[in-house]
Amino acid sequence: MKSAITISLVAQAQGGPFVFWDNLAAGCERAAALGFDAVEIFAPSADSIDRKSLHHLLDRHNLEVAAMGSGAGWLIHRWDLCQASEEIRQKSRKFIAQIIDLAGEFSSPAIIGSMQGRIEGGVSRQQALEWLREALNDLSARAANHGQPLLFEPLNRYETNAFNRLGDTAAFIHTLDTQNVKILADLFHMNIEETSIPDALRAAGKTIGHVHFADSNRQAVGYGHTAMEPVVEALRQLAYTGYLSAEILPQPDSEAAAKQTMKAYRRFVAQEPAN
Ligand code: LER
Ligand code: MN
Repeated sequence: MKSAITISLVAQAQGGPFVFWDNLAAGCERAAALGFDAVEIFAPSADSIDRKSLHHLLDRHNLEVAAMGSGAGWLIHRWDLCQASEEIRQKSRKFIAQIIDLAGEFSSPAIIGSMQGRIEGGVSRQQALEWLREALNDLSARAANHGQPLLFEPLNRYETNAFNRLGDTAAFIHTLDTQNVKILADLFHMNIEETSIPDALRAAGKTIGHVHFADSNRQAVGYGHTAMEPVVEALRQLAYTGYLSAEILPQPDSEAAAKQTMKAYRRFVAQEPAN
């Protein structure tokens, strides 16, 4: 398992669960200095990223990109894949497609979390899932062209009524025409929605493609009350080799949250003595 830390470049995400903010160069510098393998980037749009300078930063700091989020489509524009308006669903698909291409250029997957939307406004669940199915079939083929999976993330009930639990998500993605959609297991959402985080991970098995590494209160692991040892043990049993990416609140501040995450990663995963 590899370590990653989040960098948000989205002004509208203020107060959200991202460790470093507004400055890719400074975020990459701190991530590398603290020993992270990778950064996960939350950008306002694909074309907001200066690709050449990001390649340069990653090379200089020997970092990978763990994943790129697409949630700014929702946060900034209020677009998502389940809206009644065909025009907005198409805009959502285009926005995500561009993030997939950007992520692909950095050998990383894109994430669909908030862009799954909410089933509302008189749209039936069956209809919404049909739209979601079409979009995921199409977008995951695009990700496959980059040799990447597409990550789909169940969210807690206060953020979506589409997919809240790993089991329902796994059942849904098995109905797709593709095996290239993988689940993003966010331990914060799972703490709210699952009966047992380790059991849910074990049941989802090989469909897990990425993990958001957060404690019960969405702070750095160790600052809440999730029993992390059995969670990491479940991932080990699945032979999970992907990222544990800290999508957490920058509390008490970014530096302390990042340091605590690395301490927890070393304790639970790398099993090095904490210092
Ligand atoms: C996105 O990864 C996520 O977990 C949502 O809660 C939006 O922040
Ligand atoms: Mn998440």
